[in-house]
Amino acid sequence: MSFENILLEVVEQGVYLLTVNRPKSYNALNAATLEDIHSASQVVAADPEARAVILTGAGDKAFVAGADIKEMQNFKGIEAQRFSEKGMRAFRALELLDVPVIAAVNGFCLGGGCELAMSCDWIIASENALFGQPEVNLGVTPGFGGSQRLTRLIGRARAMELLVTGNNIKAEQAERWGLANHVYSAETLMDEALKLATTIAAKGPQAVRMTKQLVQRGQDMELDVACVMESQAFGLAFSTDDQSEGMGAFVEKRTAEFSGK
Ligand code: CO8
Repeated sequence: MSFENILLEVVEQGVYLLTVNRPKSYNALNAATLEDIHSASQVVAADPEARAVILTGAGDKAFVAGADIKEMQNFKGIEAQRFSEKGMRAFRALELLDVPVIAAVNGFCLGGGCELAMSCDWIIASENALFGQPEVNLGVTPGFGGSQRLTRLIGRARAMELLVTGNNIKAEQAERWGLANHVYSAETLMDEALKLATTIAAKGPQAVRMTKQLVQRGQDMELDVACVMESQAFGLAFSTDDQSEGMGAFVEKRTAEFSGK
């Protein structure tokens, strides 16, 4: 697994760590990095042993400080649109992975960085994390889904305030507003991310995958249709070995050993 601008490692059984690795540029997202993120998503998607992904940024300054302004500076309209589409595709591939993806946000999480973090299933942040969508400072709009995902996550009024002022918010406010689930010290952030990922990895793998899809696919559906989808998934779960093992282990008062089948 070799990439230009990211690192992709298996750090525990079934747990991938994806690190955006351009620390000198505060992990800014250029086209090559977006392609790497897309390819890494495909690697995880093809691995039946995958259980969870942690996504973070290299170094102690930034998760990702945005799309690469130096690369974008001289874009003309269509080039910018293509770049935007590349990011959209990469982030959507990540978002639609069957397994949960946790963003461990350490430091600046701005523009495309915030958009990347929001494409993960949830965000945990270090105390020094700073979130914002500063595109209006550069005379542009968000281009990797920020106007849509931020609004869905924290509501129209709060999203609008951040998007049109370009103001940043600290980790504790991001937590209050529901952008980050938890805030930890910078020293413990990765340990906490790993704890979450290993907790997920110990659960019924098929159930986790189905649950993620129910939430991701169901959130934009009409409630009745989404609930039918849930009933069908529930029925499907009862055809898995994991269901027999999970319920058997409960009745026999022992810890379940899931096979993922
Ligand atoms: N792009 C390129 N390089 C960057 C970026 C970036 N977004 N952010 C930081 N860097 C680089 C700096 O240029 C600098 O490199 P060098 O030493 O070679 O000059 C290095 O990282 C360190 O940065 P600073 O010296 O500026 O460090 P400070 O601690 O003084 O400041 C900040 C840190 C506040 C994060 C500052 O760097 C900053 O404001 N960065 C830009 C933040 C920003 O505006 N992000 C949004 C970008 S636009 C965007 O993400 C839109 C997404 C959709 C695009 C799709 C459209 C086609």
